[in-house]
Amino acid sequence: MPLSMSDDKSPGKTGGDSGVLLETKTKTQRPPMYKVMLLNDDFTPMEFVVHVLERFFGMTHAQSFELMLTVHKKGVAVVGVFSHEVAETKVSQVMDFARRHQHPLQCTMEKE
Ligand code: TYC
Repeated sequence: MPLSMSDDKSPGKTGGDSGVLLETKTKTQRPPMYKVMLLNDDFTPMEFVVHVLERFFGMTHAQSFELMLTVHKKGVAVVGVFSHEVAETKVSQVMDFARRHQHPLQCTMEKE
């Protein structure tokens, strides 16, 4: 806790009694964000990918279908950007769900 106003290193406060004005920038730290990506393959059914996007990424059927087609045509697409913890959870959920259904669908994450 500051003992007096002059201990508080926030902008606009005076530095002691010297008469010199000191300003300290307060930097707000944003947490690093992670892109979650879906990779194309030749075997996972299109409807399965659409279902994954609806189920784990809260997309509408139309949004899911469009993004699935983007991955199918381009090979990869970002499906969302999340905190590290949420991104890891999404990747695990997709990978577990694909494995349980014996599809080779791959989902990865990468720092933005
Ligand atoms: N290429 C797959 C097919 O033709 C469909 C597919 C789309 C698979 C997106 C994976 O991430 C994927 N059945």
